[in-house]
Amino acid sequence: MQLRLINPNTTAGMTATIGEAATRIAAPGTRIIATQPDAGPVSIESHFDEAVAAVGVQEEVLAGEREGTDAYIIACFGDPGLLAARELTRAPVIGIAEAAFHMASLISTRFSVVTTLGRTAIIAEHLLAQYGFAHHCRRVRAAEIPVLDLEEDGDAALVRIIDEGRRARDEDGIGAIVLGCGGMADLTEEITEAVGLPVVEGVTAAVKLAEALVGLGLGTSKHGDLAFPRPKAFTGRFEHFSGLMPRQ
Ligand code: 5HY
Repeated sequence: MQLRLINPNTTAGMTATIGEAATRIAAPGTRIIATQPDAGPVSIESHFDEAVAAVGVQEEVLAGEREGTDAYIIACFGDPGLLAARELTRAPVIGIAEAAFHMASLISTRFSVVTTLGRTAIIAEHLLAQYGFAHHCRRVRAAEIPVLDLEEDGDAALVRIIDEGRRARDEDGIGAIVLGCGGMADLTEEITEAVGLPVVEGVTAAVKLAEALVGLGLGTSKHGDLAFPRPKAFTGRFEHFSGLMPRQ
């Protein structure tokens, strides 16, 4: 199967980190295509960043449809543009936050999330409520590290994530920790070792869920709200969407 792994920010180093982590965990026969939009924020740390990145995600899915993609992963913990992306394809589209919440709820009754900046914690809290996992999650904690520190100052960032993970272990009454950023995809083993709790990382969780769905022959339903968008004209810089709408 061909799995298109979309890093919604435009930092090539982070796309590579995410791609390597996915390739390490993928089953034989699963081909990982790690991509990022041509245009957009170098990191996603706010609602505005998410809104702009969500358009890039759609363009990556439409590109994937031209290349016979079997499943898509949106590798940003805000799952930007997830439902819109599902409208564009029959293939499964999985957000790393949703994937991590599902996996964590299968191995623990309570988990906490450790994300990057406090200001993005609300985005994870909104997704927990939207996906129906709010009662499983004790806290969304922030290591207070800018996303690109994971690329540029990895060691210091790792120390802060481990410290916050240990606080969650000691204070939240949880059985597992969810890593709240795609850029943490290569840190799972070290954090598990240091904190001593099961650590669920979204990119690798999403790869396994995508393989399971494709293996079951299940894809995005085209009945109801995730049906293909009705073809229409788009204007200005979005004119290119006019001709791109997938055939029904
Ligand atoms: C992510 N931002 O996974 C989110 C993490 C966050 O650029 N990739 C990003 O802090 O919301």
